Amino acid sequence: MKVVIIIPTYNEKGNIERLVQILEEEIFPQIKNHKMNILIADDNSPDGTEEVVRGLMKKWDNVDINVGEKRGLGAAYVRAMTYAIDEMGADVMFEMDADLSHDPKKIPAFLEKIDQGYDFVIGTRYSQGGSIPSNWGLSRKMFSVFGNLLVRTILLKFSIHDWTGGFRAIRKEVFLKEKAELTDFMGYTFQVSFLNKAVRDGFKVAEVPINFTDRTLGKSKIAAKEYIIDLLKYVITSSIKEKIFGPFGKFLVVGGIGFILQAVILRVLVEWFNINPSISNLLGAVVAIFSNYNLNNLWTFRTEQFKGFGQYLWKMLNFYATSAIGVIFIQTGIIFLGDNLIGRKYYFLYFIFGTGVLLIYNFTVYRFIIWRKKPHK
Ligand SMILES: Nc1nc2c(ncn2[C@@H]2O[C@H](COP(=O)(O)OP(=O)(O)OP(=O)(O)O)[C@@H](O)[C@H]2O)c(=O)[nH]1
Ligand SMILES: [Mg+2]
Repeated sequence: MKVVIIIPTYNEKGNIERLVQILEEEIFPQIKNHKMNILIADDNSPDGTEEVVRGLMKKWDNVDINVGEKRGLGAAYVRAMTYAIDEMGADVMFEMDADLSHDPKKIPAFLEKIDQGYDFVIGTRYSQGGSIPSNWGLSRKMFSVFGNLLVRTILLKFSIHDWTGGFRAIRKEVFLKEKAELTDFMGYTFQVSFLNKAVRDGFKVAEVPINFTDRTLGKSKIAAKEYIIDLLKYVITSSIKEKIFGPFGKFLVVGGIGFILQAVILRVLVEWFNINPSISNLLGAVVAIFSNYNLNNLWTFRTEQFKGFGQYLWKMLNFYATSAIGVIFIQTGIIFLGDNLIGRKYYFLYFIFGTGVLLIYNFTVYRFIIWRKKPHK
């Protein structure tokens, strides 16, 4: 595969030559099964980074540069990834800082994960032996650790440990799929949103532990305050959107329709046809579950819709069975326990609580068993 290491630079004259040299002389010779290239994404750095890179391009013909206006790190990456795919024929792209904070020796470990079939490989400083610099001051450490913890908590995605890092290997398919949604993001927010969208779309993510070291030359470009606000805005709104307008919100709407159906059928059968309330309720439940199943299939979990009538029927059977288990053991069970352990006085509270737990159970079963996400490709 053709691999392009993309290195964004803004005033990195003092670092870029050293990094390119290490990559060319120490790292690339070890990698036999991929074609390795370097692309510097420079934003007209006033310190003359571009001239240094032009010199490096004379020495190594697998080095290229893409220059543009300075519009933040995210914009530089979107521009350079587009260039890497269109002009260089990249299959896989790396994100890597210019300031030697990212250890080039880790590149083979990222490629190993790509070879295993992963789509998006991230360097992690917060798990499996990864680390942040021990000489960072307490506030910088706290900022880094809590920033990531906050992102994981708000997005409710705990299996990924490092959301903000910028050492990554990404297949071109991921970028092409998400590109349209990635404009207008700045520094850390670009990193978080890119990864979040890849996870949402079912791309396979792997982590490689890295030991982040402090830059020794040049100045930091991260404007902490701006990025924190930008980042928080992004994670909070995307999380709310995902929870309300995503599958969970639709699942609640579908369940609400089912509940109304059941209630109407119950009343009509009892009041107009004088049928026994228990039987009427069961009949209502059968219709409500049928409606829930079909609406969830057509709308909530549309992307995982069933193909073929056989699978449709088999999954419907599963759906009826798991729904029954939920109502009998979870909802009714909680009412039964409350009634016997605490007393009848609060029976309606047990019902409300039981229904809340039931919702979580149902959604989990639907999402992870019945309409389980298919792996990408
Ligand atoms: N092209 C481009 N590169 C940028 C921009 N902002 C930052 N970079 C580059 O992105 C990489 C990461 O930026 P850094 O300033 O090192 O951010 P950081 O690693 O979080 O902060 P430090 O630990 O202080 O270095 C470096 O290679 C920068 O030169 C930008 O607006 N445009
Ligand atoms: Mg840095």
